[in-house]
Amino acid sequence: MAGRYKSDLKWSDVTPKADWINRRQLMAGSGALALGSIAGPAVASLGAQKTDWGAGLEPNSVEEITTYNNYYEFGTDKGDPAMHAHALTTEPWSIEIDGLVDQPGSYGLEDILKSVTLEERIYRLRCVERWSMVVPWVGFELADLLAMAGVQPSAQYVAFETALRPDEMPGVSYPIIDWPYKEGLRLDEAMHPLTIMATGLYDEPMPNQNGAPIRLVVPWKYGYKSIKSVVRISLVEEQPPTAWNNYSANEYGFYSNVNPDRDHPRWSQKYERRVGGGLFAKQEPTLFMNGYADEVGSLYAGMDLIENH
Ligand SMILES: Nc1nc2c(c(=O)[nH]1)N[C@H]1C(S)=C(S)[C@@H](COP(=O)(O)O)O[C@H]1N2
Ligand SMILES: [Mo]
Repeated sequence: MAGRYKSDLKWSDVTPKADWINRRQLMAGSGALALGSIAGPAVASLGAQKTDWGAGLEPNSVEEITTYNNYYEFGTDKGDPAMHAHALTTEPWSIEIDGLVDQPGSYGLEDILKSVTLEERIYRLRCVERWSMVVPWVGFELADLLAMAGVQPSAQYVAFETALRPDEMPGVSYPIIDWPYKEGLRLDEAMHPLTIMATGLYDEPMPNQNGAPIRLVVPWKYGYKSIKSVVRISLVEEQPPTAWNNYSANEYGFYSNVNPDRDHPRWSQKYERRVGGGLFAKQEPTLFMNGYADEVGSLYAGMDLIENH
């Protein structure tokens, strides 16, 4: 961990409780399902451990994080997931872990949560569309989950799949991508301590629109790598097919590391705009690897990152 991201400060420590409560009442009053399936103000916090990640980053508000979303299974407008994702049944939930593992099988989320420590990780999120946010995730390292399943030496990549529930997901009746949504990482990327499975944000259970009950978060890659509502994790030998790469390989590479020097074919990636800054928010320079190059740069030593975009 580079010193840049170290802090003892947890965002909820610096957010006045009254503000927090007011926000929640506001959301309840407006009928917004900003916190997913959780009804009313009596929600137990997750009690996530403070961590060193995210010093100097000011998180976006819970309203911004839960009303400006990409979750195409619920529609392609930024407001669609907040409107429709409440229909997703998130309990019970299990993840099928298969492929090159010693203990393949169905892992109940409840059981997984008994053997991991939830931490708060304040990370930058950079969408390929050029907007960005800072999110105080709650989660645990993907490496811990993979260790439970026992990764075999021949495994080289990790493939992920989102739930496919036509009855609950109005967006999947449109053949935008080849459902279910799929993503993938090289094994060393998956095992990196920055890579987490997130089960909440702002110390509350994950809102449905953000990928409840459990989603991947890979902060140095474009947001679409951070696949939501994961139901399958497969350890494989070959680079797995991924949703957006299948859609258009030239636009969406397998690696998709945030890179100001590799433009999207239809727009420059040199700048980004922070969500919540208003209509006239000034553009900020895109950070190589989204600001995490000190941590993850060595994973790509000797690789041409334009070729392998
Ligand atoms: N299953 C699924 N996962 C997904 C998406 C999606 O449409 N479906 N959108 C991705 C994109 S493009 C981004 S930018 C992030 C957005 O996460 P957020 O809505 O929590 O900010 O989720 C990613 N994960
Ligand atoms: Mo995105």
